[in-house]
Amino acid sequence: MILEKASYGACELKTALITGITGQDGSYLAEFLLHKGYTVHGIIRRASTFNTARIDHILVDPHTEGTRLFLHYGDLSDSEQLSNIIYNVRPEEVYHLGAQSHVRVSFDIPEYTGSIAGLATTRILEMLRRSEKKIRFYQASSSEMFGNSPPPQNERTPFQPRSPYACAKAYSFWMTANYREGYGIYAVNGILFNHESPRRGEIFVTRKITRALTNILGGKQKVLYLGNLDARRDWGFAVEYVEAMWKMLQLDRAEDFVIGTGEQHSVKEFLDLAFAYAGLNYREYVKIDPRYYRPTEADSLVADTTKAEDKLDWNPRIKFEELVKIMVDAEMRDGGLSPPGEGDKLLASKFPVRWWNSD
Ligand code: NAP
Ligand code: G4F
Repeated sequence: MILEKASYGACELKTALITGITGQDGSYLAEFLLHKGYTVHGIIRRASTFNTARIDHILVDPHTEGTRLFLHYGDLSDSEQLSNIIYNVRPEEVYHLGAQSHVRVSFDIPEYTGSIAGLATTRILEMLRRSEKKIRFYQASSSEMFGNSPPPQNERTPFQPRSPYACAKAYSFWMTANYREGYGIYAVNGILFNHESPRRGEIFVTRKITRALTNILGGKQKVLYLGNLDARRDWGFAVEYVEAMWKMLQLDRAEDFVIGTGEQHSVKEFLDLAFAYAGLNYREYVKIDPRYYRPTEADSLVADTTKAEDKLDWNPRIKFEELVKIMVDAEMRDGGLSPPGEGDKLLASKFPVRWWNSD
């Protein structure tokens, strides 16, 4: 579905390029930018199966008049093709969201993670440096970079990365800052804390829990195997985080921002709340499998978002308890079950204008 021009609002029409458009954030960002009146180009990988499930509802035949969403095959390891795409698309803004984004998996494939979550950023920045056109750049930096640094974490907190993924992201962070300072490129790091949604990948812990819960209710699963239940995270709603990304590229001066809810909860709390909301006790279903432990872990993350509140006027409307209810409602509906419905009501009341497709 493409929104009618009348609903563009007062935004000037721009072109954006999104790497990782098929991911959780890329899909929401594409919808948000289309809603704002942008023409959106996205880079997708060739796969033997369809990998566009999260954006199928906004895809239209490129021959259709008025189409504003276009996809291009490319891989973040392939500088030549990245260069071709940027040269041909000539975007005003690049949102670099593509990455091998799973922390546990990064211990299994550290070199690949370094190339795709790290070096790929340099591949893109080099093209922007050589471009005659001024192109603004958003780097998807991560709270994982803080690792062992004591909470709360803000823009001045030193990085102590605890995984190959976090190391790769820290490299990307500094390359982005260096290209900003050295070459005058408008390049920003959004240091985002965990953000979730019904579109979250199924092997991240929140989605793994809501899916298992639905399977258990439907009689399809008996046990949920998890790793470290004591890790503490700052979990927010992805929809609100892509708005923050866009805001970061609209300022007069490029700066880095921490984005989170300022609330911290453990994996155990997520489990407890999700299962209780659906009328179950998680203790009857959860077992620990050490395979899901990480060799090193970021134990305690929580954002201090004072700067984002002041300079971006960004404040999250959805906090932990609401997020859990939104995710469980969506998951149960998707699984053919009738959800308690509190999450659906929250969405309706907190987002009178809903620019994204309900999941
Ligand atoms: P995601 O759902 O895992 O999406 C990652 C995207 O990157 C997908 O579109 C994926 O394509 C693409 N990709 C992976 N490897 C690629 C390659 N070699 N070439 C081209 N594309 C490739 O991640 P997300 O949750 O949306 O996160 C978006 C970005 O923010 C990531 O960089 C992540 O590291 C970062 N981040 C996320 C969070 C969070 O809590 N979600 C917090 C901080 C930072 P396929 O669909 O084909 O796999
Ligand atoms: O859901 P997770 O895999 O997310 P994690 O590692 O915090 O990373 C996510 O957020 C980062 C931002 O801080 C992003 F940069 C990154 O791309 C990704 O989106 O794990 C959350 C916590 C961890 O402490 C993990 O050890 O849950 C714990 N956990 C316990 N059992 C588990 C499991 N995580 C997963 N994925 N699977 C488990 O069975």
